[in-house]
Amino acid sequence: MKQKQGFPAVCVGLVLVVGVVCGCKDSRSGATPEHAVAAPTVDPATAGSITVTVRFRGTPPEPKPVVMRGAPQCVQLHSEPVYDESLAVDADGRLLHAVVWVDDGLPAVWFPPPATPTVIDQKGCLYQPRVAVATVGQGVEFRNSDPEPHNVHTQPQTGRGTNFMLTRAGTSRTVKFDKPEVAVRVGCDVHPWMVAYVAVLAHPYGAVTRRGEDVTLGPLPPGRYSVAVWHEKLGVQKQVVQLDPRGRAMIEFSFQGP
Ligand SMILES: [Cu+2]
Repeated sequence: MKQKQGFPAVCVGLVLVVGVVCGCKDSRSGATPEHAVAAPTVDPATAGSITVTVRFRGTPPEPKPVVMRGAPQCVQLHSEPVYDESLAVDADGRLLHAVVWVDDGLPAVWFPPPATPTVIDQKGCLYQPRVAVATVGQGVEFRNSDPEPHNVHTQPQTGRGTNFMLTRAGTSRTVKFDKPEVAVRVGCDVHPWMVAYVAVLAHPYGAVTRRGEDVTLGPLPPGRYSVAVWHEKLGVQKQVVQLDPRGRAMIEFSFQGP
């Protein structure tokens, strides 16, 4: 299951080094602590995980072709038709490009951002992937793999966005987000159909639903967690789940189609 995205290994490493924060806000704030001391660890003897299935309820929408109006150079980059992925469902009825994350219940500690960036490519005049997860302070590397110039215009609801051009294939720029937000909209002003979203989390317990896969969050210490799912067209849902020691919780969300 690729969607685990390395968290089982990564999280243990991260949590081992996080500090208990003196007077910090909770983990949702993303605040960097002024003082960090030795942290509680995720005890592998009791750690568990939460597997999340996100379903689409209703008749899956008819795929709509992306119209690359006024940009024959973008059309030429595709030998097959390209379909809009803003509301996409896989063959098993899973809703794609939804962000799943632990919304509440984590200890009030600062999670150091991963050293490796999240990558969003601009390829075929599309953002790939369309939806990505990053943590506060983690690099988000935007690349251009097209012979066509693109710009990257981030529009966070709080704080300042960025807007820059990537004029040639092989160019890239890395940005960082300093506040959690699910999700920051990104667009290319040259090609208005190009839209992406970056879900900025204060911790590493989040992932995006992909074709044929459920999302597994963990390893997590036993506890009571709120798990949230966001989709760009269908909104947000939350569920509370009790995770027992060594528990393997399975929960399902169901989003009604428009
Ligand atoms: Cu573009």
